[in-house]
Amino acid sequence: MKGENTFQCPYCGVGCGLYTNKGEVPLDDEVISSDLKVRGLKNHPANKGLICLKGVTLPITWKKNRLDSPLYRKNKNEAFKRISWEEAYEIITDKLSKLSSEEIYFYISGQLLTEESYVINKFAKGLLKTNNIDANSRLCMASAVVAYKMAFGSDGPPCSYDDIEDADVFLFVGSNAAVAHPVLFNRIQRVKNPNKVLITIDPIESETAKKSHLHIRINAGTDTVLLNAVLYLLYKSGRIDKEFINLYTEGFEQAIEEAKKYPPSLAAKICGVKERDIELLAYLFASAKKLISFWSMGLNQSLNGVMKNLALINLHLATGRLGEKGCPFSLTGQPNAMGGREVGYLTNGLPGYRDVRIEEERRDIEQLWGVNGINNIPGPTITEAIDLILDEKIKLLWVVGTNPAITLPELGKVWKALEKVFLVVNEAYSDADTLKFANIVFPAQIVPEKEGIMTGSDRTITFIHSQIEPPPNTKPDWLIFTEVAQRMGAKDLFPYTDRKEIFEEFKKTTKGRLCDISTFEEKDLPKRWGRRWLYQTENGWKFKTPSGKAKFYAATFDIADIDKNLLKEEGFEATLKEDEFILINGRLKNHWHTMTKTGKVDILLKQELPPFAIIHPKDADKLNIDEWDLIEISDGENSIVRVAIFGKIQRRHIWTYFGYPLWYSETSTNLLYKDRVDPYSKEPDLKFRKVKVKLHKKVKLEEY
Ligand SMILES: Nc1nc2c(c(=O)[nH]1)N[C@H]1C(S)=C(S)[C@@H](COP(=O)(O)OP(=O)(O)OC[C@H]3O[C@@H](n4cnc5c(=O)[nH]c(N)nc54)[C@H](O)[C@@H]3O)O[C@H]1N2
Ligand SMILES: Nc1nc2c(c(=O)[nH]1)N[C@H]1C(S)=C(S)[C@@H](COP(=O)(O)OP(=O)(O)OC[C@H]3O[C@@H](n4cnc5c(=O)[nH]c(N)nc54)[C@H](O)[C@@H]3O)O[C@H]1N2
Ligand code: SF4
Ligand SMILES: [Mo]
Repeated sequence: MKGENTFQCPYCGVGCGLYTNKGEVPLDDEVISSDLKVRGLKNHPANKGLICLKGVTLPITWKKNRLDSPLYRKNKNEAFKRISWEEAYEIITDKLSKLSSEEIYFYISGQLLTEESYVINKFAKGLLKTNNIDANSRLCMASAVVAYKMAFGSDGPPCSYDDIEDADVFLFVGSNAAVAHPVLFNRIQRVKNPNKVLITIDPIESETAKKSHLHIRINAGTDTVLLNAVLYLLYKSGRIDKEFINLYTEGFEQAIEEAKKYPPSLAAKICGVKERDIELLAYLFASAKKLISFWSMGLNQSLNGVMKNLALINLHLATGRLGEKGCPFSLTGQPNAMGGREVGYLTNGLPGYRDVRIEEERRDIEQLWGVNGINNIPGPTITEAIDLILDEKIKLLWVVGTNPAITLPELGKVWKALEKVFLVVNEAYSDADTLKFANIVFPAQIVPEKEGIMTGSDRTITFIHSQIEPPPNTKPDWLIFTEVAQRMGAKDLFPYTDRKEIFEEFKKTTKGRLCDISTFEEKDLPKRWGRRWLYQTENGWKFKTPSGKAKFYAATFDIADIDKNLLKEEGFEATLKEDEFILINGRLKNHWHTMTKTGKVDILLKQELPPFAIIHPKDADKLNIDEWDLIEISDGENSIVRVAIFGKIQRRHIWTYFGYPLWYSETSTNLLYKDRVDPYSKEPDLKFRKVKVKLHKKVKLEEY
C-alpha cells in the first residue's frame, strides 16, 4: 500500500471518488470481512460518499489470473512463450519498422488513464503520423459526441451533477441508469422534492423503469419519432420558449418542419406507445421547474443514433431547458471516456478538443509536440479497420484496454480479422478472450495500481493515487508505449521517465481551450473544468458554433431491418412474421462488460443467471416456449442459445446481455449484430437486429 488513499473507480462514467484503508489485499473472496476496504469518498463531488457493489468488491479483482510476463508466439496455433520485456520490445519495434504507418492500427479504450490515451494518441498521430487510431468509445459515445458538436459546437457536456439536486423531472431515454450508473441514480432517488417525477423510455421494463413513475415502453429504434411528436405538440400548443429560441438558437423552422411529419397519433402507432404518454412528455417539458434528460446507449448505438440525440436536444432548446431550467445530459459509459475526448483519441481528434481536419488546430499540436505533418484526414474507424484487415491493408493491430473479440459487432467477421492480423494486446488478465488471437501480449497494470487522472461524465477530473503494489513484471500502458517509442529512436518526443511529465505536457495542450486545465494541480483534484453551465456567459448563452448560437436540426427518422412504409401504415408488429423479433440488449447490474474483473467475484457471480434472454410471455406462448426453456435466437447466419426468462418487454422484442465472455456463454451475442453504422458518427447499430426465435430445448427445472 502506498501513496494517499484515494482514487477514482475504474468502472463506470459516474466517476466516483473512492478510498482504501490500509489493509492487506485478500487473495480470496473474504474481502467483505477482510481488513481491506474500498468505500465511497464523502467529499467527492460525484458520489458524496456513495458507492455501489462493483466498487466495494474491487479488491477481489486485483490479484486473480493476472498476466505477469510478456508473451509471444509467431503462429497463432502455437502456445505462448514467456519472454522478457526487452525481447518483446525487439519483436514489436522490428515489426513496426517493417510496416508503413497505414498498415498499423491502434484500438484503445475509455478505461485508460488520460496520460495513457495521450501517449498512445501521440504515438500514432505524432510519431507514426497516422490517424489509424480509434477507441471503444466508437461503440459508445460517438453519436453523443457528434450530436453535441452539431448542436452546441462542442461536445463538452453543458451541465453537471450539481444540477441534480434542484431538478424535479428526470427523464431517462435509452438509459438504464439504475444499473449502469447506480450511484448517480441513487443520488436522484435521494432528491427530496415532493414533485419529483422519473420517466423512463425503454422497450423493456428495466431496473430504472421499475423505479420510475412512468415507463414508456417504446418500440426499439423509434425514439426519433416519439421525440419529434413531443416537439410537434409543444409547438402546436405554443408552449415553447420563444425568447430563448430567438436569442440563442438557429434552425428552429427546420426542426419543426420535420416534427410536423409525426403528429402524436401517427407517432404512437410507429412507437407502440399511448398518445397520452406523448402528451404527458410535452406537458412536463412545458411545465417542469427543471428537467434533466439522461441518455446513453439506447440512443447512441443506432443507425439513427445522432438523430435520436438531436431530437432530444431539440426539445431542450425549444423549451429553453439549459442551465437553471434543465439539461440534456449524455451519460458517459466508461470511467475515462471524457478524458479520451480531451486528448482526442478517436480517428479525427487531437489534444485539447482539437480536430485533425482544422489546419490551425493541427499546427498548434505540431508546435507543441515539435513535429511536422500530422495527417489531416481522419483515419478509418474500428469497424472499417476490420474490413481493411481482411483486405490486407492493415497488418498490425494493437489493442489496449478493450476486449474486441466479444464486444465488436459482427463477431464472425471480427474473429477472422483477429486471426489474420498480427495482434498485439496490452491486457491485465490472462483469461480475456482477445488474447486467444494475440501474437504479443504485454502484461498491463490496472487502476489503482498505477497513478494518473480520469474525467467523469460531468467533466470532474479525479486523481488516482496508486493504492496497491502491481504484480511483478507488469507495466502501466503509458510506460509500455514510451519505452517502445524510445527504442524507435523517438526519445525527444517521448522523454518521459515519470507519468507526471505526461500530465504536465497534456495540461499545456489544453491552455486556452474549452477544456482548459492548464492551471490544475494534482493536489487540487477532484475538480471540474469549465463553468458549471459550460456555455453560459455573463451575457446569456454563447455556444461554440460559428454563430455562437445553438442549432436545431431536422431530426430525420431511419431504422434498420424494417419496412418503414408498413411501419407507418400498420405499426411495428405488422412488419414482423410470427417468429421474428427485434433483438435488443443491455447491461447487467453486477457485471462489467466482458467480466474480466467482475467475473472473478463470487458474490457477484452467484447472483447471476445462466446466459438468458427476456421475452414477453405471450410471445413465448405462441412459440411453445416456457420460462427456463433454452431458446435459439438466429439471424439466419449465426445463432445464440439463451435461457428464456419472462419479463415486461415490448411485444416482439427480446433482450439479452451482450458481454458474456466465452467461458460464460459458448455463443456470443454480437455474432448477431451487424457492423452497419450511423452515417454521422459511424457508431455501429449495436442494439437493433431482426432475428428469429425458436425453442431449442425443453428444460425441466430439475435440470438446473
Ligand atoms: N453494471 C454496469 N454498469 C455499466 C457498464 C457495465 O458493463 N456494467 N458499462 C458502462 C458503459 S461503457 C456504458 S456505455 C453505460 C451504458 O449505460 P446504458 O446505456 O444505460 O446501458 P444499456 O443497458 O446498454 O442500455 C440502456 C437501455 O437501452 C435500452 N434500449 C435498447 N434499444 C433502445 C431503443 O431503441 N430506444 C430506447 N429508448 N431504449 C433502448 C435497453 O433496453 C437498455 O435498458 O454503462 C456503463 N455502466
Ligand atoms: N451489442 C452490444 N455491443 C456492445 C455494447 C452494447 O451495448 N451492445 N456496448 C459497447 C460499449 S458502450 C462499450 S464501452 C464496449 C465495451 O467493450 P470492451 O471495452 O471490449 O469491454 P471490457 O470488458 O470493458 O474490456 C476492457 C478490457 O481491458 C482490460 N483492462 C482493464 N484495465 C486495463 C488497463 O488499465 N490496461 C489494459 N491494457 N487493459 C485493461 C480488461 O481486463 C478487459 O479485457 O462494448 C460495446 N459493445
Ligand atoms: S457507480 Fe460506477 S463509478 Fe461509482 S462505484 Fe459504482 S461502478 Fe464505480
Ligand atoms: Mo460504453
